[in-house]
Amino acid sequence: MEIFNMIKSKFVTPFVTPPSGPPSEDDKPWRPMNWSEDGQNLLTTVTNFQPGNPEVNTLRILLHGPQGAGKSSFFNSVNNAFQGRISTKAQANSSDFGRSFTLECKTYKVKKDRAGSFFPFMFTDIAGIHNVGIGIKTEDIIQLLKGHINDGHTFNPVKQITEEDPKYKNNPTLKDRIHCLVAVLPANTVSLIDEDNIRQMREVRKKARDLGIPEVIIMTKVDEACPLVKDNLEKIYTSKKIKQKMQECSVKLGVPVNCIYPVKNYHEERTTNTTVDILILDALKNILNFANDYVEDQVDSQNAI
Ligand SMILES: Nc1nc2c(ncn2[C@@H]2O[C@H](COP(=O)(O)OP(=O)(O)OP(=O)(O)O)[C@@H](O)[C@H]2O)c(=O)[nH]1
Ligand SMILES: [Mg+2]
Repeated sequence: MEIFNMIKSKFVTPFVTPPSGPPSEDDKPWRPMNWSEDGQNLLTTVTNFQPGNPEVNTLRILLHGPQGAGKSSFFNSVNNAFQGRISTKAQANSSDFGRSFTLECKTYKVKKDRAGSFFPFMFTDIAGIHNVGIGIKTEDIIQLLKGHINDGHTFNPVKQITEEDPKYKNNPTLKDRIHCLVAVLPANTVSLIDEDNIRQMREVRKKARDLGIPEVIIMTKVDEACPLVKDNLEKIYTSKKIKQKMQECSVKLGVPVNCIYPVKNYHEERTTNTTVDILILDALKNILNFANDYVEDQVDSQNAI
């Protein structure tokens, strides 16, 4: 027995814990954020925001992206951040599977006070982009960008809108157009998004760029993409995983990383949370500034003619 143990200790290497991989967190945040102070400042900034041009008193933001990416939940999260409570104005899907839950072209506003006034921006939430042939047509999204589609239009996956449609607007003006295009991509499954979906999103982006409309990416589900962030959302800007997912989104759509806002949407919470609110409001603040710049540029170029 003794001999057996001697041989065993000589030839069987003891179990050694493998060296841990590269650190999952950077030492310094790669995007500055003052978590303790920014919440109130941000809320004041976005609450007091006013479009710079009286011709367009409400900025229009279009949310597009794959089915189940979190478009409706993003609008709900904006609404929650302002109301200080959980609401479900835009119906979010309870599962990531099946047909897109949002079929109609719906427009949502955020209530400012009990007297019935609204903040000067609105979100248009459309059906999730599907595989070609099943979902909303690229040409329909382009018509929306140009302001040709009225609220409440139900998209037909096999037939694009025509001028005869009652929801078709013939002579849209600057106030009817989309002023900022927001692509919503989920951080946890961005690598798995169908190539056809990405192609369609790139096509829409290209059209938006030709029209001068700015585009940003809202990268949702950061909690599902990085355990560090799931545990503590304040680690979002030190997480290497999140940085890597943002780079992946940037490459997929050709949007620079500084126009990508990673967020965690409210999805199962019962109360609001300052860190969630800060990320949502910071993204909204930037979207509003981009939309406002677009309107001012358009008015300047109209005046220059
Ligand atoms: N963990 C987590 N889940 C989220 C997040 N955002 C959305 N979800 C969940 O993802 C699912 C889909 O969200 P929706 O907001 O309905 O997605 P959508 O893009 O509007 O989907 P369609 O309208 O079907 O195209 C829901 O179950 C949400 O609760 C997030 O940031 N984190
Ligand atoms: Mg939806």
